[in-house]
Amino acid sequence: NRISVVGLGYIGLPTAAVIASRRCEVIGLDVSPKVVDTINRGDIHIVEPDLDMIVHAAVKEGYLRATLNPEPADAFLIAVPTPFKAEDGKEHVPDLKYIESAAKAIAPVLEKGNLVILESTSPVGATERMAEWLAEARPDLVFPQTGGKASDIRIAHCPERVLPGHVIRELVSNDRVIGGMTPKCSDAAAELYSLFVEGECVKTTARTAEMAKLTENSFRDVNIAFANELSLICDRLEIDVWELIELANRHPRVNILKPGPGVGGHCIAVDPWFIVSETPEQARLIRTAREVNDGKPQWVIEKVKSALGDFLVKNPGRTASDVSVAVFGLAFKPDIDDLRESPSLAIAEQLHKELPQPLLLVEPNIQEVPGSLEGCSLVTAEAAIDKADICVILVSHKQFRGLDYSAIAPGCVIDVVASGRA
Ligand code: SAJ
Repeated sequence: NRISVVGLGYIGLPTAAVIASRRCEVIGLDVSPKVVDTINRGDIHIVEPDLDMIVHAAVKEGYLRATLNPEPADAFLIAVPTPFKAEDGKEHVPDLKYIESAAKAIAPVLEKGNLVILESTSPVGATERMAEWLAEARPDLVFPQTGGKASDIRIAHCPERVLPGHVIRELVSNDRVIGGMTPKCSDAAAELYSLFVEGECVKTTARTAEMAKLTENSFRDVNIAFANELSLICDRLEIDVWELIELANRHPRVNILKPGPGVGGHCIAVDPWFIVSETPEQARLIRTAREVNDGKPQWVIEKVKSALGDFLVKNPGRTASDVSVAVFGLAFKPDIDDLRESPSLAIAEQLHKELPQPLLLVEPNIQEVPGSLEGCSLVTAEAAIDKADICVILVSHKQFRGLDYSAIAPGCVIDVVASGRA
């Protein structure tokens, strides 16, 4: 069994490494020479616990190698990004260009009997679209969409569902949705996943599998939006939202998530739009949830500015240019170092633009000040509390529990995530 994993990013590389650790020959295909060289040295270019060891061992033992050039294989697993783009006056249209180029890259090396699996989170219909791109490039082969005839190539959508930070464990233990274009395609894909998945492989159609993945992340987005909306309501009504949620969650059928600075990461803030852009009339709740979550960073910025205003009123000798603001947490969620698509980073960037005094940054998971916050300084939590007039806590990193803010004036600690309670 020779398996080609196309796209060696946050999903492709761990998947390639886990399959290789089952002693299968895995060829990783990527467009970046730097990524290919790094992996072939046995190193990794992304941060994920335990991944380095597994890649290192797989490369050393000869089960995993990376390349820039497509090679024949029994199965192709496509794990490339699916961002959105603006088009025809619509802001959030799914962009399938990476799937298209992956399909066009592997088409020339496809052989009768091959299996092609799309793992990238995709709008409904993307797997069929991918199958068309493949068929256009290879008129000599029969694809599943060609009704009636037994197909030469099997095609399925099997969305990844792993949680960043727990990828290796979840890749193996999570159940998998296997969406074949035909039942035979599902059977072939399920057989491949049985190589390394210990969870159940549940078969369905490609379209249902696409929608299932979008539904999972939209469900979470809508639930986080509910918590975020409650935080705005409680702020208006002068009620502690954290106490409120704790009380409501004592009901046996209520389980409210946590409010925060907004929703970050590469999935939950993106995937719901794939539903909204296809069915805008029906997906009203899903769209509103996105808007509520996307609005939260601005709300936090207004809170900081109003605390700053109050501080200046109470301290007539001070001016805005000598008030020091400390931001606790830049990552997109607790206890990771990933700043991409982080609402906390966006808040810090906006504050940095608007406030005269450079920010004090507390982010125990990074070593360097991000380029967009040049001029700000990275300090310890204790140093920040010592120097700052206003503290804004945006992520409940474990290091932030139990910090003593008693040196900060009343009303000048804006704890968006109730870091003390976490
Ligand atoms: N967040 C809150 N309040 C909460 C929970 C999360 O504000 O109560 C925020 C986080 O701080 C973060 C964002 O939501 O900014 C997303 O974090 P997350 O931990 O909910 O999810 P991700 O983006 O790391 O991973 C999600 C997972 N999907 C679900 O849990 C339904 C993961 O299983 C998916 O594989 C992944 O998206 C993906 O790749 O699609």
